[in-house]
Amino acid sequence: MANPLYDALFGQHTGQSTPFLHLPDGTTLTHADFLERAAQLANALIKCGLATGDRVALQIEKSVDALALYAACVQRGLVFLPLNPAYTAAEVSYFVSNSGARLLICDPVNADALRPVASDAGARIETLDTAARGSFATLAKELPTTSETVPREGDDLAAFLYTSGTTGRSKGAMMTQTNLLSNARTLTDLWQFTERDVLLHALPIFHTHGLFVATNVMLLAGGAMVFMPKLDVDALITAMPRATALMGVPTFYTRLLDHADFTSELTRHMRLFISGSAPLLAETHKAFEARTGHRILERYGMTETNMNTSNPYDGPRRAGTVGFALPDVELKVTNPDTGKTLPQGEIGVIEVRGPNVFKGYWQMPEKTAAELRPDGWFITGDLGLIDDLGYVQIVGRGKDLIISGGYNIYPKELEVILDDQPGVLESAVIGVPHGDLGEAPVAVLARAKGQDPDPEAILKTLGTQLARFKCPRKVIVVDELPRNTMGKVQKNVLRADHADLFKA
Ligand code: MLC
Ligand code: AMP
Repeated sequence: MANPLYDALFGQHTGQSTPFLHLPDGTTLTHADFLERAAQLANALIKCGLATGDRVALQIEKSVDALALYAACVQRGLVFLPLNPAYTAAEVSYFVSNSGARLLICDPVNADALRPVASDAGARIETLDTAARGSFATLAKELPTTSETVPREGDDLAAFLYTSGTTGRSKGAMMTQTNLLSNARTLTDLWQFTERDVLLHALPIFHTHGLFVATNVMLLAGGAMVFMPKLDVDALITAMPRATALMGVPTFYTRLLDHADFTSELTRHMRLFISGSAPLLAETHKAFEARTGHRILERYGMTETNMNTSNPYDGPRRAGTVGFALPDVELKVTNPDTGKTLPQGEIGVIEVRGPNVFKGYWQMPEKTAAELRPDGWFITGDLGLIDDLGYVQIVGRGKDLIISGGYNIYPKELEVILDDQPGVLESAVIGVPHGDLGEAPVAVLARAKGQDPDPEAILKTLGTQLARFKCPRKVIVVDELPRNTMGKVQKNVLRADHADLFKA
């Protein structure tokens, strides 16, 4: 029996000495090298006592081994659960215990903080760093470089990605083999990736964009990636001559445009620039075209669905739109109250259906039922319309969500902590336009009668509990929060009041 995801992404390259990863030290790892390392790590996973279907949580910096562990999990039928290295021990604790992970692999520097986390959750802990050192690397060292490929079916789980909720705790989005493979196939065809492509890969690999869009597409196509630890615009510019394509969040493009060495000459040979995960301003799209002659291809997706829409490869890529539904994805805009489909041009909630749509939230049937209709339509929570040319435009979010540099920040997660701080009566966290990050979180605190909250101390407390990228870039203390006649806090008023906060 087959393992469709492994066979298509990895198995097809077994023994091939074609280039796969161009690394920062100037070396190149072939597909065969990569698969041998992945198999060795797969054998180490089995040595840890893991069985088919077990979850493996991974919190390490971007590295070859981090990616090889993804391949290893797929090969052995384990569920891959990558975590942002920026998460605090408190955040990791939730993910490990909620997922029931049997193994947590972390960086050696975090081992002391995470040992109690793993122990409380009943998980084994192993360490691994970017230079392939740590207890897990030791375990893998002498193991064979081939491993058994465990048979899987399309509906079997391949990965969990946690996505925060507007209320309550994060939810584990269950991705099946079919979810990942169908989307990778569709995107590879649509964007015409082949073995001749070299992708500049500077995104993190613990989210849909860097892992399932960028990596899966390149694996399927058989191309190579310039594998960079993180976004460094100088390094991106240096590597561009050897590349054919770039995928990034809008901040990649604004930072490139801010760089004097980013010229039309540098990009002349490039085949494709793709943007997603957050709105690309029409002005960025236009400035990019004016500078380089390339029209950025914007697409739209989310954790629960992978990619839903894309501007055309051949055909007009329209600024301010996310293009058309992918060939195997259905999309409609509905009335949020009635669920009825709205006529073209009217704004409503975007719903999608297709093989890309996830299986549900791990052990949260009510939350799954609230967003995934029995007939397969997923309610995205994004507000949009289909314009007169059939392009989808995203005009806002029905969900209270801030997207900062492509990372999601759920205000509620901050507000519950802020509300408990000394001198704070209540709080509202809003997203404010930010030139570099698109939006940045700002906390507005209403002081308790006669008291003066201390923003510095409050930010310090937040930093011990939440990843730093979620922490407000500014804290504003006010006497009271604006409310409507129903008593609801008017975040739109706060957003308007503070819209210019980060304007120069
Ligand atoms: C880093 N920081 C951020 C941040 N990234 N703050 C707010 N928003 C962000 N996105 C903070 C750090 O905590 C740190 O704070 C300081 O900024 C410097 O950190 P850095 O690592 O040097 O940051 P930088 O290199 O500038 O990173 C910015 C970035 C990066 C935009 C390049 O965030 C990034 O690669 N984002 C991509 C996210 C992504 O892949 N999203 C896809 C989700 S999938 P301090 O206080 O310590 O100094 C998805 C579905 C879909 O949405 O459709 O694709
Ligand atoms: P995540 O939960 O991290 O997967 O974030 C998904 C969300 O990012 C979507 O629901 C959208 O709100 C947003 N998003 C992704 N791509 C785009 C885009 N091209 N334009 C606007 N918003 C986007």
